[in-house]
Order: sequence, then C-alpha cells, then structure tokens
Amino acid sequence: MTDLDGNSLTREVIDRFADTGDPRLKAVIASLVRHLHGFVQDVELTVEEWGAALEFLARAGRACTEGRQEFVLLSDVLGVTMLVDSINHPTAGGTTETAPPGPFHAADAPELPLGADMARGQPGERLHVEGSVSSGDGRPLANAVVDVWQADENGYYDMQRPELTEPTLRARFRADGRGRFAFRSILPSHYPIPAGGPVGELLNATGRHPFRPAHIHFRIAAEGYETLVTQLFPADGPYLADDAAFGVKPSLVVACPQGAPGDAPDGSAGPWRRLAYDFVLKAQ
Ligand code: MBD
Ligand code: FE
Repeated sequence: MTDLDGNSLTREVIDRFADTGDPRLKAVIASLVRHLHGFVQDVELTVEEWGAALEFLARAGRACTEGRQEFVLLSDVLGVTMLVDSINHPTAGGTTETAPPGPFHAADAPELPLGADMARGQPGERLHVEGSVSSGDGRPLANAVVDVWQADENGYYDMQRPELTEPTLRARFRADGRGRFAFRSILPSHYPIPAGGPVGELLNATGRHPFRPAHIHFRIAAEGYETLVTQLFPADGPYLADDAAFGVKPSLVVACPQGAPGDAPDGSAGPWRRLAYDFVLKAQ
C-alpha cells in the first residue's frame, strides 16, 4: 500500500530501487526520483500538463527517429548541455575552454590538405583560419587532427541542404610537425537552431528566440590528450550575449580583422578576413 502523501510515495519509490547493484546507477536513480517528484509537487502538475509533457517527449523521440536531433536541442535550450559541460570540463591551467558539439557533426568529414578551401565554392565573405595545437606546458602537438564544421552564409549546415552532394564547410585537417594548421572558408552566419519541432514550440510558447551567434565548430584530437570539442565565435556578430544554446564563453570569442586588400593567403582579389587561434589540449 502506498500512502498518498507525496513524500512517503517518493521514499517508497526510492526504496523499490534499493537492490540496484551498480552503486552509481542507484544514486542517480534516487536523485532523479527525488527531484522529479519534487518538481511535480512544486508546480502541482495537473493531469493534463503531465499528459502534454509525455506527448511532447514522444514527439521529440519521433523527430529523432526521423534524423533530427531533437533531444540534443532540448538539452541545449534548457542549459543542461552547458551544465554537464561545466561539471566535466572545469576551466583548468590555460587549456582551451569547451563548447557544445551541437547536432551537426559528421564522423566522416573528408581529410583535406593544410590550406585547402572547405567552402567548395560556396558564396560568402572569404575567411582565412590558422592556428596551433599545443599542450598545457607549451609543447606543439604535431599531427593533431583538427575536425572543423560550420554553417554557410545563410546559416545552414550542409546536412540541412539536401541539394548538396558533397560534404561542404566541414573537413579534417592534420596539423604539421609544429602543431600548426591553416585552412580557408567563409564567414559563418548567426542562425536559428532548427525550430520546426517540439523544441521550437517550447521556444515560441515562452517568447524565446531560437538564434545562435555565428560560430565554427572544432573537434581536436591528439594522442595522450583529451579530445577538445569547442567552438569559436567571430566577435562582431549578433546573439553573443543571448545564445539560445548558452554556449558562448568569452575566451572563445575572437576578432576576425579584415585582411589587407589583395593580400589574401590564397592570392584571391576580394575582401577577406583572418581568424587566428591557438588551442591548448589537456593531458589525459
Ligand atoms: C547548432 O549548430 C549548435 O552548434 C548547437 C550547440 C545547437 C543547435 C545548433
Ligand atoms: Fe553549430
């Protein structure tokens, strides 16, 4: 028999998990039940509201099976992604800060030679990116793999543009013997996170905008070091102060100054900008 008083029900549910063999699982479930019950009591959730919540989650799940990363977006807009990030990647000893991977990373980006243009002819303001990968004690990490992906000048990743047949604005580069890398691209645009599903409805219903500031994603791997997943944000665009995904950290905002006309590293004529950043990886 369960007492209908919320607190003793909560205790009984937690007790029912008492034989959980894995101590971590046991602790996580107990805390989850305690907080979930506390939340329901706090807002005195109605039957209709809980029904709507389950229906919301079911639709988010269906979106995922259709290839849209709705739960990633939900985690992002609720700040859970960044909370987990802050617990697991405390700022330490000058190593580069982390930022969310988002829903658009592809494991199979093509490896391009250093200096290559990953924009593959896409229009936009030309951008020259260069930098280095090193350890916290200043040693260059030769041959580090620098995996990069970004949106186009309209704010779309290649996966959102079915007319593109080749991986575009995404590539892997291998740093040279001094840990240095360079590539060409275009300046990404700020853009709305995909808002056509349940997460978009949530933002709408709460009067929140869906925009993220312009950013370039990096995933940098070197043997013996923690793989760094982060983003760089060109300094002069909108939404740096109110990113829908809470991903901006001041150390990741970088000025992208105009290059001298006619002086582009690729010899092209038009206007171009330069983005330089030195990444520091944490030893494992
Ligand atoms: C993105 O492109 C992104 O980087 C994040 C964190 C969330 C949604 C879309
Ligand atoms: Fe992104």
